Order: sequence, then C-alpha cells, then structure tokens
Amino acid sequence: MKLLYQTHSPYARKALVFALEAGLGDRIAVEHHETSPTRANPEVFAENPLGKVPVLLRPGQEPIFDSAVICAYLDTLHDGPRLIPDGGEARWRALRFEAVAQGLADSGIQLRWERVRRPEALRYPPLADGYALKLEESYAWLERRLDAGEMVTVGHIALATALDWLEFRDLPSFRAFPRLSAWFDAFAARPSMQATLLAGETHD
Ligand SMILES: N[C@@H](CCC(=O)N[C@@H](CS)C(=O)NCC(=O)O)C(=O)O
Repeated sequence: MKLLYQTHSPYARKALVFALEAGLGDRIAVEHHETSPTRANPEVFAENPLGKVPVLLRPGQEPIFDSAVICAYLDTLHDGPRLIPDGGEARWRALRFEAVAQGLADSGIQLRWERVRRPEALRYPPLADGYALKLEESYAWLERRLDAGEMVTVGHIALATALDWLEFRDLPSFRAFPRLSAWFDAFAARPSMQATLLAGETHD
C-alpha cells in the first residue's frame, strides 16, 4: 500500500503512527505531497476529491481517506489488540478522544490561517480568538480525563500527533496543564512517534 503523506501534517502522521503501532509499517510506502487549499495538488486530487492528505492507496482497490477511515481500515489488517476498541465504553472513549484531537488540529489550522497564513488585511481577530478558545478548552478537558496507564487507542494516537503539531507550529501551548503535558511527553517517546518527527513548511 502507498500512503500519500506530508511530513508536517498531523493527520497524515496520525495514520502512519497508527500503522506503526499496529505493526503494519512494512506494508506501507510513504510518499510526500505538499497540499494547501490555495495551491491544489493534482496528484492528490486524483485520489481524493477534497485534495487532502493522508490518502491510502491499495493495489486494485479504491483509495481510502480521511485519517479516521484509514485508521479504521488498518485496524482490520492486523491480529494484535484492536486500536479502535470493538465495543462498550472503551470504544466511545477512544472515538471521543479522536474527535477532540481532530478538532484540535482543525482549530489549530484555522488559527494559523488567521494569524499567519492569510494576507494581513484579510485576517479577522475575533475568529482567531474563537479558535484559540477551542484549544484552551480542549486542553482543560483533556487534563481532567487522560489516564497515563491506559491501553493505546486511536484516540491517544490522534491526540499525541495533534498536540505535537500544535507545539511544532507554536500555537497556544498546552504546557500549563501538567497531567496533559506528562501524558504527551510519555507518548511522544514511543518509537512510532520518534520515527515520524514533524518537519517542513506549508506552501500556500
Ligand atoms: N479530516 C482530514 C483532514 C486532512 C487535512 O486537512 N490535511 C491537510 C494537511 S495537514 C491538507 O491536505 N490540506 C489541504 C487542503 O486543505 O486543501 C483527515 O483527518 O485526514
């Protein structure tokens, strides 16, 4: 399989860390692609009508996107413990963490548009403040809920890759939250995270 990837995308890294945690790393070839809504990448659009990475290409079958669907698919390919628990509260806990992580990355990207990427005259500070609030509230919510001893799930993978990206892009920091910071630092030391360090600039 081939993974259309970007070394500075939290979502692409989430899919790759998931593959590594599931023991599927040797089945995936990573191919870097730059993407931006202001600079369409035809090779990515050919596989995903949204023009975004990650996309998983499978020989002779339809492409799979987005990161959540790629993770759900990869979880069907291995014999280890499910990274997306099959049922019960564990499932909803994992998927809810994943939803918060997606919101963190989405809000961080929007905040970067408002503070860095959009031409200065087109920026709207109240919108930036609204996205920053989502980050702060999510950090406080996670601080009360993350548990260091838990089995790794898709939710943890999504959170760690989103948080690392927020820090990489110098977005509002989660470091004032000690439990969240300690949880992140422990997760960031995993081989799957160390093998996929963030790098590179966005090209708009
Ligand atoms: N919901 C998607 C989001 C993917 C996404 O936004 N990827 C970014 C890279 S960080 C992208 O390719 N953006 C290009 C665009 O918005 O046109 C996922 O979880 O995979």
